[in-house]
Amino acid sequence: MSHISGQIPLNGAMTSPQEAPVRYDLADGIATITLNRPDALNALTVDAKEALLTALQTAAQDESVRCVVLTGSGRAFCVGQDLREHVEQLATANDKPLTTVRDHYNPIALTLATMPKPVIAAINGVTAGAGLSLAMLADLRIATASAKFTTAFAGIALSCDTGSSWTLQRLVGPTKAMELLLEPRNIDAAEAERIGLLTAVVPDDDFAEAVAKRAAALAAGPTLAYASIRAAVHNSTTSSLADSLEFEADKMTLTGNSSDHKIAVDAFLAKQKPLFTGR
Ligand code: T3D
Repeated sequence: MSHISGQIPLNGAMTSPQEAPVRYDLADGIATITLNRPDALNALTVDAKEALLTALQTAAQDESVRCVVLTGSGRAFCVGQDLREHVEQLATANDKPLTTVRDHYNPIALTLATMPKPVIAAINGVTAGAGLSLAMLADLRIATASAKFTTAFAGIALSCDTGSSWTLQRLVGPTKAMELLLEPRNIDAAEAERIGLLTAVVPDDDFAEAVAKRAAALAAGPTLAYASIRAAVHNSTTSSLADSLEFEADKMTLTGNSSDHKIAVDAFLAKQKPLFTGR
């Protein structure tokens, strides 16, 4: 069993894993990325966003990582932009106060959505603004029963970012998406599951075990097939049927030639459980 635990090095700064704004733990093919500013409900500062992007890029590029879990420490998953830092930056900004969207949120969103392995958002608590956007870019969203959710953006007179205009309407439909963006309110986990925002809601006491079980199953699965499914589903959201069929055919050729496909069909015929390699 391999296990690496710590923070992603950030500008050479020496911080202990406990103090780092983002923690990175790797064990048994699962990279767990933990937003780690619990006293600030894991609100995102520039340091936190830079560390998150580095962590996501590390997980994306490491072939030994076969599942990524994004979660938060303390009582929050993530409440989006740190508004204390934001106010300071507004006070000193020139005519372009929100450059962090292009500089940080956009690359974070693209890395999260396109990495060639499955991503679980383990939503341990309150989730708002760009925090909700991050969760919506994951493939599975597993939440504690006590979690609550708000888009938040319009509440502070902002538009919406980190892909939420793209993801939210695909998850809950355009009518509900417009309601939740124009009229932000706290919704509980039961409602979030009912409208299609969540994959599963788990009693708080069972949450860690439920996430671990699901992550372990994905990490032991056919990673190349998962990556291809991710890419195909995303591709089809903006493609014609004809283009989607072509894209699917390419991915079927790729996965049809993979080691895991041969392992799976051989195991099926031998009535055995396949042991996937991820390739
Ligand atoms: O350039 C750019 O920055 C653009 C990027 C924008 C991306 C975004 O994410 S915009 C959206 C930012 N997020 C919000 O607007 C959410 C604001 N927070 C809330 O609405 C509520 O706090 C929650 C619904 C998330 C949680 O409510 P509750 O009742 O559980 O907690 P609370 O009492 O409101 O908050 C607890 C503390 O956390 C409190 O501080 P205090 O009084 O104990 O010192 C509160 O100020 C602080 N807090 C909550 N959210 C943020 C925050 N501090 C900084 N930034 C926050 N986002």
